[in-house]
Amino acid sequence: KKWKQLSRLQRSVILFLFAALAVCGVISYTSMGEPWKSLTNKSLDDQRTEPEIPGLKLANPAVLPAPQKADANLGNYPELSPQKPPKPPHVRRGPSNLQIKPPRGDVRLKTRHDTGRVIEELVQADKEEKTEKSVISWRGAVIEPDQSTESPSSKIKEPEKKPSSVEAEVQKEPVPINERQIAVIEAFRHAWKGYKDFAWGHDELKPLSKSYSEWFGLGLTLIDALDTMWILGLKEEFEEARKWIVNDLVFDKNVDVNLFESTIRILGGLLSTYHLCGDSLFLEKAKDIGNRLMPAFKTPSKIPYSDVNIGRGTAHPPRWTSDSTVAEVTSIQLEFRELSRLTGDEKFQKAVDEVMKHVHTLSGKNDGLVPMFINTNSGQFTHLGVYTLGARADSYYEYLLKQWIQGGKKENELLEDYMRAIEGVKKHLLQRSQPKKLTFVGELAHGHFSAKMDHLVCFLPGTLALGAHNGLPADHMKLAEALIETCYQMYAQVETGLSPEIVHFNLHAQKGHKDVEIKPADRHNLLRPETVESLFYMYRFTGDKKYQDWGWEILQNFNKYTRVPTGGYTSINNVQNPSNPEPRDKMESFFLGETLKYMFLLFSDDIDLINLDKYVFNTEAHPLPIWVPA
Ligand code: DMJ
Repeated sequence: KKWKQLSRLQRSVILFLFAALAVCGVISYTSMGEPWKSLTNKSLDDQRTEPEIPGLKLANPAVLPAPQKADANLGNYPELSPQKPPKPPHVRRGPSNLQIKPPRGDVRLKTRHDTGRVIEELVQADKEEKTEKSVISWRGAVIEPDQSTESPSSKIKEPEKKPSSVEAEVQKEPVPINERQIAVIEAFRHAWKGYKDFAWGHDELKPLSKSYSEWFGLGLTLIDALDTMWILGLKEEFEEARKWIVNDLVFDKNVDVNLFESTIRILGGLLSTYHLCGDSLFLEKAKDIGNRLMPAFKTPSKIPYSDVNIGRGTAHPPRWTSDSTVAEVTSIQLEFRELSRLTGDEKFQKAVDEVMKHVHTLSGKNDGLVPMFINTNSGQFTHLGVYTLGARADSYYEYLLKQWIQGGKKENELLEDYMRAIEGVKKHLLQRSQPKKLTFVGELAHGHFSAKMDHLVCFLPGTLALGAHNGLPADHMKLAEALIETCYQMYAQVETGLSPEIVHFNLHAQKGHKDVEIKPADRHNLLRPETVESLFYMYRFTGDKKYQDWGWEILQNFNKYTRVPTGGYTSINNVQNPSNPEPRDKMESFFLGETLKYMFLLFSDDIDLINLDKYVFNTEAHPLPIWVPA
């Protein structure tokens, strides 16, 4: 009745208002719906990418962003994690980390109580950063642009992907280094002096005869040590080494190199150095050696040959067999995958991923444990029935976990193989010694257990701890704790306090016998890193100072029995004879590449000094960035 009493104009106005209200309502409903929609989709995606390993529940929440959807397209390389820590209010450009720096606490306090000023300072710092783009930062110091190299012959004009942490590692507020770290620096300098004086540009120092040995003729020690110098803050030494690379490192040589060794030491060393310092010289060299190693994959089975002639572009197996070593063909993946990501060229990753996929499907495993050899023609395992976590198999297990971490924890087959293998270790290889009941990893040969353990196996506690840190079951950490104690005892129960290459554990208590027995052929020490490596992981993840103390003892014993007064350290023949450990006259490149680097990191309380949520170490201790979804 009332509606009819209204004039036409009044009715039109009311109708118009209703229509307008309805339109507004529809618009606001759709815009409010979007976030809900994306939230719902996100959680579905997350669920889809959960690892589907039966019985596996990730113990800890993931430390990294949710993994990407599995992407079959190899060309889609994930971006790096944003590795820049919050920038401190003042960008410190100046002395290296050898100087005493204010504690990090200052920065945190400021952020909490003085936010306004901090924002202003951040803006200012950002401006400064932009004006400084033309310099290469050197952990607190600066290398002028003209010092950086861009070889005219370089095919890589600009790296397709930026290095991860160039500025990040530099601009954070450094934690002051402590006395033990200074002792490591001193040890490094002493080792470097020997190398520089008697072996410069050659593969390895022979410190007693004051000469050198050649393996590939590629300055192996120098390249292996590059990122250690960077991490230790040894600017002068780094610069000298860099100059040698600019002027003297040539890969176009008629020389046979071992695919695995040159990948982990040379390719790995160059890639990690590139990431730490951002100098494209290192990426260019990495690409060069990477390309020259590719002929190794031209085999009937695509399982690579052990040796490549990097000048001629030919590859071959060892003279006496067409087999390759399982650890060797499955421990080159981190490096080749990263090379693909950096260059955008998928061929590197494709070649090594194919190896992993193939090994994943192979029969001949024993509850995830792999034999030591694989045939390059048939692609099948050979010499079946022998299982070890030591030589020839060791880093297969290490790289299963580390590739999974590198790729953002989404490649489930890798995790599956790793989890199975650890179950296999528990089932077949774990035993306890007498009298101290040390948990150790023995070997299995055709159903017979041997209480033999290589020092090489001491990588395992660190790897287990890394897995537990990344959400794998807590009992992996328990096992890591037990095993690192054993590895320490392999040093502590020996007369020089240095571990032999191989020990045999006593399974039965005998009067006057320790847990560890050493055979005459096994009593050498090559300055290997594995125990110190695991001590580093254990300290990072637990904060238990005993791990630092154990590492400190080991460093002192290296100094006591392996240090050569005229420069360098030497491997020794007899860890059981403190009055004559019988120096062997050789300093392995991994002493500088790995052992001293892990020592330095072990003694550090700075979790950002190679943050384990951002980097994954290759098996030669060269840190490579962890990829996260773009
Ligand atoms: C290094 O070259 C690597 O750590 C490799 O995985 C095993 N052998 C040496 C160190 O012992």
